[in-house]
Amino acid sequence: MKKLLSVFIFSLLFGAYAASAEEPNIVDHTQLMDHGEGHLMDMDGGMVMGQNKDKLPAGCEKVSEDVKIEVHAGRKYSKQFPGTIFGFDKHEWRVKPCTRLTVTFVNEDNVRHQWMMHGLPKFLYDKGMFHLEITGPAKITGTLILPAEDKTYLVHCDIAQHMEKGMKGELIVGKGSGTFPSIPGITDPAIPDNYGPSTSQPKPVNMPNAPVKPGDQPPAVASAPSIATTVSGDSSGFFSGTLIIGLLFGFLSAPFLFREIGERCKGMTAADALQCTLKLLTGLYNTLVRFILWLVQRLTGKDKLLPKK
Ligand SMILES: [Cu+2]
Repeated sequence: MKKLLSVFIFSLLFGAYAASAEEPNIVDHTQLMDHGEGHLMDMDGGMVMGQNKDKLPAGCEKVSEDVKIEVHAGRKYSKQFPGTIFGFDKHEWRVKPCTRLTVTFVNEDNVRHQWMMHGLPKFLYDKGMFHLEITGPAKITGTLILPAEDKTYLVHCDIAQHMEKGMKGELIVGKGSGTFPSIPGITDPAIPDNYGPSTSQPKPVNMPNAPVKPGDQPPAVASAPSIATTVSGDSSGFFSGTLIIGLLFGFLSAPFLFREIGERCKGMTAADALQCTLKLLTGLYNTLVRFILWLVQRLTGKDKLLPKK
């Protein structure tokens, strides 16, 4: 009986420890100093930028509705999206134009995270942004009134690599203005992983500042090497392509070459015939090199490759 009781107490204590290790103790930052222009801060790393509870954006006659959301941020939310390290618990939010949106941002990690959006009208939001920031585990709350226009806003954490590693989403106001690429679980990646036997490296694609509108062509990721890159040797396909062209050229021109040598060096001694052949081949080689350089110049627009006369 004693043994059973000690096992029970041990399990209880261990369970409580495991639960406390998983659930971080979230500190709520409510005592913020108002620095004006909707900029609030405290001394423990809490910050709200672009706070606006009552000023209506142009085009809004009144607040259309009051919406409260709670956004959780942390590494644990990245687990379901391979290739990411950080994440929000949701990656897309939809609200009506002129909504008064109150966001409670809960950072469950032991590092700094942000819920930051750009592209707001600057006459109302200094710096054109609304931004919640907290060093965790902690939470902070801020409010803004969204403009009247249909628009998609990128929401992200701006700490180095956090957005690139998954901590981003989109806030769609009204019908929105398209979508952003690489939003975990929402949109396709801007640069898809490629595990195929490709020989050329995909070109990096810049994150567009504006959302991709429906019907827009997706950004080109990898393309076949152009003639210019093949000729200038940037691509690993250079040797195989050039080799094939060279062999083809050799096979086609060999009969004419032998006939020309035979006619020009006819009746010479062996030594003279050899000299004559070498002279002809050298002449042909020089002509060929000049032709290829001219061709490269025409294809790449670089005239420095041509030797000065
Ligand atoms: Cu972050």
